[in-house]
Amino acid sequence: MEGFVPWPEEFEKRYIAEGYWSDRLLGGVLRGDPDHVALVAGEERMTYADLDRRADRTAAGFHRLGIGRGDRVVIQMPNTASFVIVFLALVRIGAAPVLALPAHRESEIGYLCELSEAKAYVIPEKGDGGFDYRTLARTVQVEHVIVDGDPQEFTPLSSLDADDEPTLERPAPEDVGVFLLSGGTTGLPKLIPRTHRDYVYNLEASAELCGFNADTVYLVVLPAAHNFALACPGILGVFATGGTVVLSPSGSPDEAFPLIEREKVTVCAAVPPIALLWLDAVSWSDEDISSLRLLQVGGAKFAAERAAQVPEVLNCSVQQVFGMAEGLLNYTRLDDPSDLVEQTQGRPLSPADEIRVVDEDGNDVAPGEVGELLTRGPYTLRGYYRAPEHNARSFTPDGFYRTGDLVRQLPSGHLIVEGREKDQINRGGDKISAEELENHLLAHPSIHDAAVVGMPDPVMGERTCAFLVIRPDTTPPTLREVKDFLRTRGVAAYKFPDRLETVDTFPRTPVGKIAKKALAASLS
Ligand code: J2J
Repeated sequence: MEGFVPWPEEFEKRYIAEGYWSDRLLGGVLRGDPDHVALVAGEERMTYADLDRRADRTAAGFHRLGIGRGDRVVIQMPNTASFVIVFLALVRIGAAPVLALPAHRESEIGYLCELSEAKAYVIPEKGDGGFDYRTLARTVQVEHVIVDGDPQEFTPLSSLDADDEPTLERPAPEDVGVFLLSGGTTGLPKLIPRTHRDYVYNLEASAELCGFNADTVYLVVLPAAHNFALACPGILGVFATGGTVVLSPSGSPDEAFPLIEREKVTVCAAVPPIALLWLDAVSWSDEDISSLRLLQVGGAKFAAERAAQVPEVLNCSVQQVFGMAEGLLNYTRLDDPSDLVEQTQGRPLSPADEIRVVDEDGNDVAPGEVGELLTRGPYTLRGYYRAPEHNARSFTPDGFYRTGDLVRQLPSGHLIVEGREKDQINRGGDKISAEELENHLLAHPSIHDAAVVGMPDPVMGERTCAFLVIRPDTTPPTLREVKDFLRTRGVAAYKFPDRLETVDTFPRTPVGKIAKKALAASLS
């Protein structure tokens, strides 16, 4: 596929020879007993046989529309059975889903459709707060808009799931199976191509590490489109090991706890703000959540003191996960001593993951010192999709991905995340590219210059503060006005600043860059 950077041949040979890569495809992950419940969504319960059939029929429906191997389809769906069916249908015919988040709006979706040259865009009719996705779809240039619900002028998803036809087209293991979204550090979002074989390895190795089996009942509270909930081990890891996936619309205890009680959920993946809510909610909720065995926490740093509370308060094990959609996953192990589980963000999943911790000149730091984490391995990308200039900066010449995370490694191999070098805000696990937000702010008529930084927050980890230099003879916009402005530009709401500060000029570094550290320090 043009725009995809493959692994060099020597690595390909090695990963196959050493058994990391197989010929198994993403479309073949449904490996449970045909009569076992695979998916629970609201009142709907589907066995492995049901889900397999629905996925096949929907695959045939996409194929009838002329969508097939090598095509891209942007999907923007909440945590519904339709997400799972559409995902499986597309990977079966070798059309790669581009996984947008439900919060994305015209700005992000328009760009994703354009960059991926998507043949179709799949949406629900309505979303949170009654948001009408069909309105968004009218702004997008794609051949087919497919709607789960009332389609208006578009194609109903139900019309795809019509006949039993064999799916003729199948992808190859080395094909791109799915595109994940990068958290982003630049003006425009980046797409992460994940091949069938690297993502299958990702989800199978994760499921093994986490001890998933047919008795696993996994609750999805993060967006299903997020790498963590999808494949670490996530929905796909459950399917590959024959367990049951339960979809929750959100991580709110009001929605999640009754599902845990009703379905006897055993495992869940959460970001720290959700884990904190749960720790708190136990004292006032009536639900019986004693079936829970394991809470995975990742996406942002989970404080050691909080991790230590999980077994006491929720009466289950905790696992820290330091992952990235680009690939590398670090997990604390289920049998790690409690100090490592509480104080570290885990160690790499695979024996074939290569890790370097380097200083500003790219030299390895002394063992135990803090530096930037570089990595390559059998499930870490070698380049973003169609982004040669950015790739030249994001990868070393020998193919290590520069994570932008500052870490220190213990003799056991476990990593502790100490900070970040990349220009990104991590707002409770939601990633915001400072440059992307600054570019939107600069389009405002009163804003002369903008610099976005993270500010510490006890629940979210960080919130977003935008420092603004206002144009002479204009009135500084209020936070409310800035949010309305960003909304009209079609920016996802999680990227909106939480606070504005106006300044006359920005402090500068010796090389003339905005001194963001000084700006952030001025907030405390
Ligand atoms: C500190 N920072 C963390 C952690 C991610 C599992 C879990 C998370 C993600 C994810 C994921 C962190 N402590 N425990 O895809 O499969 C920050 C780092 C990292 C970035 C990646 C998964 N866990 N982070 O969060 O692509 O800065 O993936 O580089 O959204 O989140 O973000 P993302």
